[in-house]
Amino acid sequence: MTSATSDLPTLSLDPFAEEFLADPFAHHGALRDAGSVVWLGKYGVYAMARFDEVQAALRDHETFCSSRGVGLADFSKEEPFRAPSLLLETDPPLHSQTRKLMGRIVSLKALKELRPQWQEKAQELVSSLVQKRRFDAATDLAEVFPMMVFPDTIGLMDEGREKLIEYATIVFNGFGPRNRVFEQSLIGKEDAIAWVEEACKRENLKPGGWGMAVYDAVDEAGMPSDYAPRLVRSFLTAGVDTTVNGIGHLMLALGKYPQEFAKLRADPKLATRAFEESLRWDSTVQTFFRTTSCDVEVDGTTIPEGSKVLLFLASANRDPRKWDDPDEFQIERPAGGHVGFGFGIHQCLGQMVARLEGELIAAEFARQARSIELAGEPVRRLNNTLWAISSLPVKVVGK
Ligand code: OVM
Repeated sequence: MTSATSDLPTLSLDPFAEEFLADPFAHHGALRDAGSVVWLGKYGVYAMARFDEVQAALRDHETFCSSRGVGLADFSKEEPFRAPSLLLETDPPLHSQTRKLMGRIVSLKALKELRPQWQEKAQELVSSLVQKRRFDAATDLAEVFPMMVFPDTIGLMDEGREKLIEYATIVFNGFGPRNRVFEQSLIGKEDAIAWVEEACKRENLKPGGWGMAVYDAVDEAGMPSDYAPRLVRSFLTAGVDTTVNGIGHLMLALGKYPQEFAKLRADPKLATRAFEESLRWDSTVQTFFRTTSCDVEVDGTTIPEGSKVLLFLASANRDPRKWDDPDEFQIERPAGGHVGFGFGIHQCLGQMVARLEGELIAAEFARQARSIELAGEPVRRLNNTLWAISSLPVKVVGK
C-alpha cells in the first residue's frame, strides 16, 4: 500500500484555467489515465476523474462529506462566501431533514400537475422558433424555456427575474478559486445577490408556489424559521442555469448528430432518452468537491482527513472504462447510470424538473421539425463549475 502524496500521479494541469474551462473534455483523458487518484499541485487537492471512483466517492457521503463545502474552500478553515446551502452543503442528520422536506414539495404528483401547462408552453415556443427557421438555441430557447416555467412554479416575484442566471453564474463560479472567471462574473452583478435575498422572503413569494410551500413546511416541521429563505434560495440557485445549459447541450447534440435526431423524429417517445444521453455526453455540472472526514484509502492511495477531493462528474460520464464510444451521442444507449445529476444522497433534488423540461423540448422538436442544423460555432461561457453555452446558432426546417 502506498500512502505518501509523493507517490501519487501529480498533474500540473489547472482545471480552473481558462484554457481548460474552454474545452474540459480535451483534458479529461489525461486526468483519467494518470491514475484513479491524482494530485493537483496548484491547488493542493486530490482529484478523481474515472467513473468508478467518482461514483464510489459520491456513494460514501460519510467519508466524502459536503458540510465543509463542495467547492475549493474548506468551510472549517474559511468563511463561506454565502450562508451554506442547507441541502448541498450539509451532511446527515440535517441533510436528511431538509432533503425530505424539499422532496415532498418537488414530488411526482406536483410534476404530473405541471406537465400539461409546461407542454403547452414548450409547444408554443418551439412552434414560433421553427417558424423563424434560424434562431439562437442558447438565447432564444435554452435561456427562455426554463424562465417560462420555473419562476412561476416557485411563485417568484415578477420584477428582476433576469437576475436568476447572473446569481447562479456567480455561485457556480464560487465553487472554484477566486480567479478571473469568478471575479468577472461579479463585476456589476452584485445586485443579483441582493435581489435573490429579497426574492426568497415570505412576503415576496406568491401563494400556491413551491417557495411558499417551503415556508409552510418549515413551520410545520418546527424548524428554525431562517431555514425557509435559505431552502427557497436552493431552488433559485440550482433551478435555472443548470436546465438552461442542459437544454442548450441537448440542442447542440441534436444538431451535431442528425442521424440521432432522425431516430428521435421517428419515435418522439425517445425524447426522455435523448435528454438523458445529452446529460451524459455534455454534462452541465462538470465538477464538485468533497472533503474527507477521515483518512481513506482509494485504490492503494491514502487520502488524509481534511483533504479536498475534486470529482469530475463530466469526465466520469465519458470514461471509456465505463462507456462504449463515450464521446459519441447515441440516444438509444442506456445512459441512465450517468452521474451528471450526482449520485447518492445528494443526487439532484430537481432532476425530475430538469428531465421534464428537457423531454418536452426534445419531443416538440421531434414532432415539429424535419431537421436541426448547426449554423455557426457554439460560443462558450466560461464558468468554474458549469459547462455553459452563450450562443448556439441553428437552422431548423419544419415539417
Ligand atoms: C443550493 C445549490 C446551489 C448550487 C447547486 C446546487 C447543483 C444546489 O443552493 O442548494 O445543486
